[in-house]
Amino acid sequence: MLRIAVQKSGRLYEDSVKLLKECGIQLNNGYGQLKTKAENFPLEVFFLRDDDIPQYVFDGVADIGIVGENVLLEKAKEIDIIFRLGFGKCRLSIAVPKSFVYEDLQSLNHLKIATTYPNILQQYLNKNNATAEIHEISGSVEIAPSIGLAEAVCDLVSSGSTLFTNGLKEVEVVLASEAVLAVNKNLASEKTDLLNKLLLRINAVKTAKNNKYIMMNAPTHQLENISKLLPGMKSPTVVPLAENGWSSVQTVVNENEFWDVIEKLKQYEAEGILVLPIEKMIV
Ligand code: PRT
Ligand code: ZN
Repeated sequence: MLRIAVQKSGRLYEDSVKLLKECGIQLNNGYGQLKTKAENFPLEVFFLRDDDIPQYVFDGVADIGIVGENVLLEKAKEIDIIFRLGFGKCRLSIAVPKSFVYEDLQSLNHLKIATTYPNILQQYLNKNNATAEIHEISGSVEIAPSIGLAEAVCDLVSSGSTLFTNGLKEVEVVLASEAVLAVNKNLASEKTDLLNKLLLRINAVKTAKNNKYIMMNAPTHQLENISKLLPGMKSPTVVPLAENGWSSVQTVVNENEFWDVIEKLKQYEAEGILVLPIEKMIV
């Protein structure tokens, strides 16, 4: 049995549970439940506060965990990141009041930065030979400058609206973070086998999300151009149409290249282009 720790409630809860479900793992978890066993995979799920997950994985109480990289680095536990999951994206940034004249980190020398991330921030200051003073607090970081607790803050940012509404401007990105799958360093071999099975599924789900299946009709004299443009997983599937001189072409395109590819396909006289989502993709 593999044991996974996920956030009990909060920003990572839904995406974590959704990922397991997309991997075909059935959980019948009621909200607020502390642990559950999957019905169709040897997996036990522990629901915990995100701050506790690195310790549980380090101690081996859980074998793996889904947690923000920011939390993992702050707790500085000796555990490995095995997969970057692509959700829970945010950045840990330094921000100052809008009126503060900021040039670089040295502008904060001998001033106070309020944060709940003292370790990551200290490393960043050391790396940049900056001498700002860290003032550790446990929450509501964004109000620290307005109540005179500190001249600057270091906090997580996603849309930036919290900083904006508190009259702050972002001046340094200390860390770009996302949810990661973290793993205990001493997994028994039967657990490693289960983890590899889970990773195969996570990979299939994530790869599928980054790709689209496209189908189109194209004049046969353009097939060579189109095949060069669309390598697909091996090469595109080409099927002749009933109408002479035309073929149906089907392939997989990466999301990042998608619009460039579509523009070029139009230049190569492709018509009736259909785009379909892929549920799982095993390469
Ligand atoms: O109860 P528990 O301890 O488990 O949860 P928590 O309250 O400590 O964490 P939670 O659920 O808020 O966040 C869990 C993880 O989500 C974090 O560790 C990050 O990895 C990730 N994440 C992604 C964020 C954000 N985006 C985020 N925007 N975590 C927090 N925020 C907060 C930020 O602290 C600030 O208060 O949102 C505010 C800023 O948001 P914007 O959109 O206004 O910029
Ligand atoms: Zn927390």
